[in-house]
Amino acid sequence: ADVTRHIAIDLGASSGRVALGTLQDSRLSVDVVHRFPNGALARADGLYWNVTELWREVLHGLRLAARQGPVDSVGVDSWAVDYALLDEQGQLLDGVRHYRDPRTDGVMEDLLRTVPRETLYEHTGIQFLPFNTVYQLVAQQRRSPDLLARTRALLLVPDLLHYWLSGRRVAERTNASTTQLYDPRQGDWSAPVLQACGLPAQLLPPIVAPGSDLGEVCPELAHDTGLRGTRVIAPATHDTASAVAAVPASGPDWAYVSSGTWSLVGVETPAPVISPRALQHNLTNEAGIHGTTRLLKNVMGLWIVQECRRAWGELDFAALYADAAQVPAHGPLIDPDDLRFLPPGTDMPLRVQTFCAQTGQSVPQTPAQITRCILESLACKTAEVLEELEAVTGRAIRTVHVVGGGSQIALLNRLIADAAQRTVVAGPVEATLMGNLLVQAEARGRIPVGKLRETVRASVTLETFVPGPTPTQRARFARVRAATPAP
Ligand code: ADP
Ligand code: LRH
Repeated sequence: ADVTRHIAIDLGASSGRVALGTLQDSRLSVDVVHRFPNGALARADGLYWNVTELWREVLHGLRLAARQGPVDSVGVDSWAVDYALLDEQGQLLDGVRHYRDPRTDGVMEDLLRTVPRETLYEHTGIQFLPFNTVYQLVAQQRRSPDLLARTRALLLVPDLLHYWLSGRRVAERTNASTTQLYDPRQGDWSAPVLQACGLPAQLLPPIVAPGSDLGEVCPELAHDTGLRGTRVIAPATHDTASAVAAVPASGPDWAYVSSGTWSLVGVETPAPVISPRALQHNLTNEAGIHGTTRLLKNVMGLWIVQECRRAWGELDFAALYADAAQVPAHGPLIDPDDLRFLPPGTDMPLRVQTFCAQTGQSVPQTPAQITRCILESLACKTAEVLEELEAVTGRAIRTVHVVGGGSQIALLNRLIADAAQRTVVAGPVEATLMGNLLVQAEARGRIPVGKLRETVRASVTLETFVPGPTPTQRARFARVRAATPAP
């Protein structure tokens, strides 16, 4: 039978991987050939990503994958919003800043004094988050205007890696849509937003669709890695877009949670939903594949556990979650989206405890208790967002598909099913890799157009969690949020 191989490079905020995908008989098998840690690199002047190190790891993974035989295509996805600035020669100006870098503190609030919130939302449909590319650029412009003046091109992280692989500079649509500089109804960069924010438009490369062919891996790299004749295909370069493309759903009444560093809770819609109600709930309209919209909300996610774990000395995740499952239910809750939880810091356990104390709840003490508190809170928040999505779209949600690293946490899946009173279907863990690979395969004519989810369903086993009796936590969560003092 016909067998084709594709490589996906998926850079998440907490880890990166290079995977070889093999398509045979309409099934996709995924072999993660290289996995490496990722995280913020702190310097006196702020928080960066170590893109040189990431590139070294990627090349190592490519060499391992290429050993297994000819590879048809390769594509990159990563977390959203962050970017590199290139000079005339294509060299990096400054490092690639981490979206949690504090230089954006107060910038969004400040900009919204001159550019009305409604106007920004009308043109972009994007959730107001302090680290959106637009605020990062405004912060950069204010601190070092000379830098943007010297810039010839701005590339988001996956676009940068595609440039290094192929020599082509483009902006793939799904990730471009996260910048809050993109107009989803026009399908292009928003000239009015760029102008209102005082940002130069000529730095932004042309937008291309997911599935675009960027040419062959350049000769030097083909020689180095063994990827001779391999095409570089831009997948859905926003990791969340790749994950959503691989949600193993069928039928109309489902939502997804892409569960990793962030929890992205949303639905797929045929067109952007830019309404006063969507704005009121601060929902985002990001671009999906095949012209779809990902109507979703960023929920703080497992980041809070990750930072606590860093403070506790890198306990084993599986053991930590197993211990948390033993902690009695209905304990204290936090509002995971409270902005005090956004910055990195080994005081994260203390931040959780302080929140509980300030809201008159019992204070969790052990790692297991703190983890339980975070997971119960994430489940309540997920349920709340599902209700908002139903209100905004007028569509009922019956099934919740949880994908990504967090879908391995049985306790969290059960808590979501209980809090939302909906069936949870968990898996695949590597949905992002699968979505990345299948967009490439579709573009290369290796699977029929529009058969991505079918292929995923044929390739994975899933686990179902049915909701238990109505819990009390969901109602308590609303009261805790109402009682939260300003940080
Ligand atoms: P990202 O792409 O944002 O870096 P992932 O999708 O890789 O995130 O998910 C990472 C999360 O998966 C971790 O924060 C952790 O909570 C969870 N996780 C990782 N390994 C395990 C495991 N063995 N058991 C349960 N959960 C795990
Ligand atoms: C998840 C993610 C999310 C973005 C955030 C910056 O990895 O891409 O969709 O909002 O990172």
